[in-house]
Amino acid sequence: MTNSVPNRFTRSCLSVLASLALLGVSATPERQLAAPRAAVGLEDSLAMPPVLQNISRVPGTVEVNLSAAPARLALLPGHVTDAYAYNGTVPGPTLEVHEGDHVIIHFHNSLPEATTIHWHGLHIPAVMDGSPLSPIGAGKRYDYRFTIPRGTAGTYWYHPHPDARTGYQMAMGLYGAIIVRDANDPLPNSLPEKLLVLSDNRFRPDGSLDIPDPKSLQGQIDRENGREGNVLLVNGQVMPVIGIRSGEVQRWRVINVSAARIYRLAIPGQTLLHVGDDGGLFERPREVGEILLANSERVEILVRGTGSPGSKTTLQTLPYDRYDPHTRPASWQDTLDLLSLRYSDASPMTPPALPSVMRTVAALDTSRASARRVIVLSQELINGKTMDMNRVDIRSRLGATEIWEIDNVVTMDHPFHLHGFQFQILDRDGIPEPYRSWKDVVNVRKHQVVHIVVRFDDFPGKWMFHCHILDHEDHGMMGILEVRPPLTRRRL
Ligand SMILES: [Cu+2]
Repeated sequence: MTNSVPNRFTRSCLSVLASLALLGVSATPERQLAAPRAAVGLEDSLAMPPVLQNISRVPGTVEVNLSAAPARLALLPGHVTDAYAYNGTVPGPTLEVHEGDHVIIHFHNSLPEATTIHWHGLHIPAVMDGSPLSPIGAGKRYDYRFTIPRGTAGTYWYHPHPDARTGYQMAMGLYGAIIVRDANDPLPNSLPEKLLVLSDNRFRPDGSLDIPDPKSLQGQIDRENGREGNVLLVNGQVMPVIGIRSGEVQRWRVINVSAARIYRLAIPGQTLLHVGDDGGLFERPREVGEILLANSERVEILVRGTGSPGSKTTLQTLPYDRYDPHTRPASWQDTLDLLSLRYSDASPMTPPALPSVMRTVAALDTSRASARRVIVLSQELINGKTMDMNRVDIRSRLGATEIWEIDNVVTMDHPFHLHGFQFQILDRDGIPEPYRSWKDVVNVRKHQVVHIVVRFDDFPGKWMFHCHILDHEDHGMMGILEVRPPLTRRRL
């Protein structure tokens, strides 16, 4: 297994970063307003993004201020990069809430262009979803208000979703994590918890962001593949270190905020306990050797310190071919390092007891499905059409359970995301999904057919469904679902 890094430029940065990491210095933004929380562990250089400060004193209410603004940040050491940032940091601050909380976000758009904030994966009213239908103009303010439903504890994230500009604004630095906590979390509180926001970005040698002219050759390749970066970042840092003690078990929440890169996560020589997906914990942990994490997906994993004191290993992303053969980059077969996991010299501790059952994930009742729909994914098109903000593509009723067949008819993967509603995957190419979980995105592989079941239990309105490769989404690979209130009987 090779330990290659993306390119020459990254290699030169890595040596600088490795030195900084040893000194405990991280590639944090220049204008960071809140200090990052130091992660647990003697040798940790991985910094957690700051947590949004709750300014409400009302129990059960989380009220925060959030701005999006241009910023000049040290995204790479030795360079200052013109970027966009939420509250001055990349990643933006983490929104931490509990199930049942009333959330108020006082948002100020200080960007020179319109934006929105989409609360990816949250089950909230359509008008609060931050879809392209609800832009917030340059200089404008908007209060997002919603309640976190019970039973939705998990890892989510937020990002801009303006019409045709999502890829640009996210490449500039706009994304942040959301953690929804359960007051009675089934996993032990004693597990050290880490948040890993995985991103990549492409920089020029002077440290500026490399976002090519769409008409250039690279621009056209990006439009096909989705823009991939030459630098891989975890919480904005290149190859940070997580310290672990032999025998310890850590809980990692991992989010893929990359525009197009799919991660195939593995730690050589050990297995992982996969305990949760987009919409929270499973019923039972799953022992796995690797995890595929497509764009916008999240996983929760338990990392067990099976190594010996003083040893080290690496979280890697293994080769994964999501590409059309004509535009597949030569580097696709490289194994890339994401972070270093270093064991302390302390003697092994007794591993904590872990529950064999975490919660109940009730199956949606497919026998009640009132509609079966076919969604055909081709390059930049859904059901042969490009996005039209004034068109409704699918009309459903509140309370309906539906089965959607998502049919990828082309030679590259498309991660399919539905706003507002968590669904369950029934099968992929006829093979039943081996475990049940709540999902809001599913990676539909080349020429694959996936069946999902979804129930529109609340929140009428217009909802987006789209490919989460941002270049595809921005070029119209999106449609609109309208969930309408139930028919009411006319009074006689
Ligand atoms: Cu796509």
